[in-house]
Amino acid sequence: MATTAILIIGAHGQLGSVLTGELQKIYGKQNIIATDIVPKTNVEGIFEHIDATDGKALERIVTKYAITEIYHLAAILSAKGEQYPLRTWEVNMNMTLHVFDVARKHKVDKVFFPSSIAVFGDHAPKENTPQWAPLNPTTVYGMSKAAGEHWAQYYFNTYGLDVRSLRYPGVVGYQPVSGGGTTDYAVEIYQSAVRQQPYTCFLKPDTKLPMIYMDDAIRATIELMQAPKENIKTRTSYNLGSMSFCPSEVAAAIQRTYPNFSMEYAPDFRQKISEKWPHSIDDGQARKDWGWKPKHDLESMTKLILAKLNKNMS
Ligand code: AKB
Repeated sequence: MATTAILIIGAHGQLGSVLTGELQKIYGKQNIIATDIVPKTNVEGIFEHIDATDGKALERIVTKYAITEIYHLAAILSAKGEQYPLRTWEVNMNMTLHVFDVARKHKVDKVFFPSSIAVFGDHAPKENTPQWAPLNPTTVYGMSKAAGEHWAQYYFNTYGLDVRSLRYPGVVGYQPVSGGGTTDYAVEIYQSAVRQQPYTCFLKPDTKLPMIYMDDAIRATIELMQAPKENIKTRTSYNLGSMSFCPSEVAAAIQRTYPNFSMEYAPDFRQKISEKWPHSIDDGQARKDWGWKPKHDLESMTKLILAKLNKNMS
């Protein structure tokens, strides 16, 4: 059987750090090549320090390790991207196109490209946003994801490159966020709660957004990548649904464990971004094609995150 050699780009990010560990468990540490623009911190196993906007550096790694699969997780996110719009477009698009083209050139078997609910905007229904709702992104991050989805489909149709993609909702876990996302409040709030500190939320109390627990997001990614090729019918990106909540609901869920937890609201520019995004997602296509089914809701996620953060603190 041919050896699997997996390249992870963005291994220090919120998703990348967890995915690296999970893929190491499945395929063995010797078969996972973790990379990031931030030099090695505590990644166990093989690590290469690269800037994925440098196509030549990327190609060197793909050749050096005879890479068979790439998970391209690096990107500048929605909120940070609005502070540096042109740079965000350049960085996000450069990386994505380098990844697709190096993968094509070196006949990489499979590529994972993360998209986002940020691809949707004004003309998509807010409730149960359908798989094929129009894409009218309002952030540069969303624009780069929508363009990336179309490039993914182009590389599949034109070159047969097996690119697979998910439109992630906000990913929530106990792991810290590296910053720059509009959904980051849902991670920071738990960290404040276990430190017994009040939290000031940058979104309004009733801002409902689609979210997913980290374990479900990682499982979805691996299940999509392991699904038989003929089951993958959507070559732009799959809607991925799980739960939806607003800041006041997550505060109430935390208060069931920490009755004294308090939250204030100081909405900033991120409010405007969030108001263009779906409230909930129709992921029927992912369920039908490769059997997607989330396991967690707000209550179960809250219990798990608070328990884990508490344990880490003590
Ligand atoms: C962000 O908030 O920018 C990301 C996303 C929803 O893609 N978490």
